Amino acid sequence: MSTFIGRREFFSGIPKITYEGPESDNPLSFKWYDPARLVAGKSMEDHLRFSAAYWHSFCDDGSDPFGNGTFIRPWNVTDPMAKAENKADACFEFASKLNLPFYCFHDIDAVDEGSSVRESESRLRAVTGMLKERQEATGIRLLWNTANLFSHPRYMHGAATSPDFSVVSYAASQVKAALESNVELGGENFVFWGGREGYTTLLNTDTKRELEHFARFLTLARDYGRNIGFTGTFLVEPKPMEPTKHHYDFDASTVIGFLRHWGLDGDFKLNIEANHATLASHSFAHELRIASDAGMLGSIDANRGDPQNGWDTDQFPLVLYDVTEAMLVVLSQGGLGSGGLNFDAKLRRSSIDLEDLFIAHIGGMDCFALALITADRIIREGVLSSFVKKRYRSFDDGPGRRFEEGELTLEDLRDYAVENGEPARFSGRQEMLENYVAHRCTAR
Ligand code: XLS
Ligand code: NI
Ligand code: NI
Repeated sequence: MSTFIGRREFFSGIPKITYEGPESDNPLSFKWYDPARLVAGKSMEDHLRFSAAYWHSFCDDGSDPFGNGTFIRPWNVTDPMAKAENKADACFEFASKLNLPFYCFHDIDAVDEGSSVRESESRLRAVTGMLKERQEATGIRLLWNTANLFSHPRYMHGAATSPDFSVVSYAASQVKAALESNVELGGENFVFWGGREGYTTLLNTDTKRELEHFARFLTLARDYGRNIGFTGTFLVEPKPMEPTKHHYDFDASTVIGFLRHWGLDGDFKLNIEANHATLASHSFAHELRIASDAGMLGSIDANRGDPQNGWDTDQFPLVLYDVTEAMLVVLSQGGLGSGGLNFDAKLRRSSIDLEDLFIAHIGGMDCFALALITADRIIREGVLSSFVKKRYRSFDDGPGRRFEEGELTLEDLRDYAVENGEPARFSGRQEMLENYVAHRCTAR
């Protein structure tokens, strides 16, 4: 991939980032991410499918609920179309310098919303053309796009689950336009993150009706997408709360049950975000495992929460042990297919230099690359898999197997218990297994 410079160069002081290996002290180099390196028969680039997130890297101004923006970004100009073109140039220069093969965006990240449905539609069409030109010039592809159905005040009571039909239809107009943009750009997935799909109090909410509307809305989107030629995967991104008190897409199990109930599981998979998992009191690996077990792990929003803070801090991933556990799930299911690793992560508001954006991504990419190498070694050594296999061996033959095959009744189980007496006890060996994984995270 050659370095792309658009109409304007925004990161002129920063060269293309290359692999220099673990001994390098250069903060602007990869220590582990070596795109062409083969791991388990596939290049790192094809395993990891890294993606830049437009909203954090090119739209965020560093503001928080207590303070104004701190970032001054050279692409921010007043005219909305000029700003959109600047951001497109910034995104593609950034991704090509970092060797990120994908990007993701919300409709209103790419270009400010217009003052009517028609104006928003025509702006998105125009910016889609700009993005397409840049995709063709660089080979960088669209991992997914989505409609932002949570920022505008009209969505304060919900979008697809708003109690007001005029809001539901406004949301539909955004999804329709975003799907058209996706098809034009050859997007591999389309995401729904229901930031306002939930409630702040049960006292004013008809939860049953809202969930029915939610399913109807996703079904209409699915049907329209398929009709206009979207062949990729629809993804729902679970999150338990924030901004609402309760999100309907609480966690992987909840979303899987919902999609199956409404017959959407053939077209939809899950986009699992590390920090959303921890907000739901799960580990990142737990959410991945539950989605993978259901055959519905589609893609990943790579980030990290703060263990002391309860909110979605969206920090860049750096904790090797946790990311290795995550990559164990990904490798065990044979990869992410059309999904990827999208850096839904942001700089701290005091990290105001453009260089900080590069350094943050380098850290996350190196962490996932090293986790991939580590997880591959763990899988090849087979210590965990043979331990787990052995742990369930009582189901491999005899009555345990007949139980699994549905041949035994509850009375049969009772008779077995009588005959067998008190079960022998055995150790789960958790510390031994944890030590083994920790050791693999340090041993090269
Ligand atoms: C917010 C979500 C959001 C989605 C896309 O917490 O992570 O960024 O990924 O709407
Ligand atoms: Ni996300
Ligand atoms: Ni998030």
